[in-house]
Amino acid sequence: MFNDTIAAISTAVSASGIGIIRVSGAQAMEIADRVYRSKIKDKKLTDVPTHTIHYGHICDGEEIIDEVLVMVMRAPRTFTGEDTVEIDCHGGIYAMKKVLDTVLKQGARIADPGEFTKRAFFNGRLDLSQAEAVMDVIQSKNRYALKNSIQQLKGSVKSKIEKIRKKIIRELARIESALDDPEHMSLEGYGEQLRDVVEEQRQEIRRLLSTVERGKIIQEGVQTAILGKPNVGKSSLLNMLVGEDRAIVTEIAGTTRDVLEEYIHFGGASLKIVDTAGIRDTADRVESIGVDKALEQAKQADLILYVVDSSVSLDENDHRIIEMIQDKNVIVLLNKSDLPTVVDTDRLTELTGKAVIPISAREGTGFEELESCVASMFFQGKVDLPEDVYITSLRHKDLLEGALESLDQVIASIDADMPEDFYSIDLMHAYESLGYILGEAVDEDVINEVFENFCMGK
Ligand SMILES: Nc1nc2c(ncn2[C@@H]2O[C@H](COP(=O)(O)OP(=O)(O)OP(=O)(O)O)[C@@H](O)[C@H]2O)c(=O)[nH]1
Ligand SMILES: [Mg+2]
Repeated sequence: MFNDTIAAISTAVSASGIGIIRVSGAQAMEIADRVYRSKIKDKKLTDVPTHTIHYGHICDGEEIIDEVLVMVMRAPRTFTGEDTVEIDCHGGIYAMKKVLDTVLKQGARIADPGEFTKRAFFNGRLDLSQAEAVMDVIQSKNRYALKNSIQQLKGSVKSKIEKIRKKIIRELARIESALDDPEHMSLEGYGEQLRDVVEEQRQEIRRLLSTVERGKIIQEGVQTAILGKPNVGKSSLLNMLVGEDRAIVTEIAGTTRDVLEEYIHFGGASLKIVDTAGIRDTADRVESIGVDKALEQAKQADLILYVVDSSVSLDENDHRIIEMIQDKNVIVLLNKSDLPTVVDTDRLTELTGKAVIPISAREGTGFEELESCVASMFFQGKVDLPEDVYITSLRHKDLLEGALESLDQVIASIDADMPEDFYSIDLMHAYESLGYILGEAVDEDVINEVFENFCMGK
């Protein structure tokens, strides 16, 4: 399908022990032979057995570029499904670039981001859901995300979807053949049988859709914003959670002006946590930009940690925040509980209608309670993964919803006693929607969009 041979640096472009240049395509071995020199006279990579490793040098004409190991893998048992050569060279940025340049000079084309995986998809090595999982594996930030991505790469989404589609296609076939041959096949009472099958598949799709929210959290971490008026101890809280002095802390109100972002593992989950500027009306231009950013973060957050200074009375800034966070997942942290209190827990619980936990960011107290509160909010107390598949892609979610709608329509048609060919139309739609998840008959734009987000060399 592809007639050119592509190459790219597949490891990180930073100084490291080794770097890998991947070359894939029909000319991979020939091109490699033009740059590879073995100690054994006349040794040709085109002649060596597949899946073998060879020591030698990469040369640009007479000039020796690097000492390397070359892996030769012939189609179809390769990642891309094409002839592939991987050159293990020294991991210096200059060395890797020079080896790549030499390979390009001999006829390979530089690969687009994700192009190796794209070829794997077009060559039938992966379906689209698995190709998407490749990227998720690379980007996994915690072990749950990694576990789920690996499952998807192994085809967990694919096999669920295929199962549902198989049931649907069987019914489609049955309707078609009965309509073609009414003398031998009757559809008498068929509506009720179909209802059972469709119900079952709707359940299955709903179950997959019910994993979306948790899937997002597994994949990306709980998007958490620390919010509160100035000087209540937001940055102190961030530092405590991160375990180092990440943010500047001073007794001056309005210290933090920018949004600071950190990942932490907490309550078994990973939290992507942001410290923000204290919310107040301010004439300071820089600070007021910070306040706007804080409000923006609050909007996007899955979880807001609203910090209150227990040693000073609530003011209009607190009331403004409380109003704003009504409909959000919020844990209220009554900070500075080491000082004499002015604001008490009951009062704050009543005002906010949220869980209130007294803490001291200075002394480090109250954090166990915070941790179990987070765990129960997002993981019902347990952090293992009870489902074998979590839907983590928005694209999959939309298509599952589309399929569900079509199946709803089938049920409506049965209820309304419509003719059987009405069932077929919506069954077909559901079947197609599910097929798009696997990359069947999707148009090129969708495929390009999927691969656009890949990194170089993958
Ligand atoms: N006693 C006591 N003081 C605290 C505690 N947490 C923070 N502080 C102090 O409160 C002051 C403000 O702390 P910060 O963490 O900078 O507060 P902030 O909410 O980030 O402030 P802005 O960035 O200005 O909005 C500092 O002097 C901290 O040392 C606490 O638990 N107990
Ligand atoms: Mg701060």
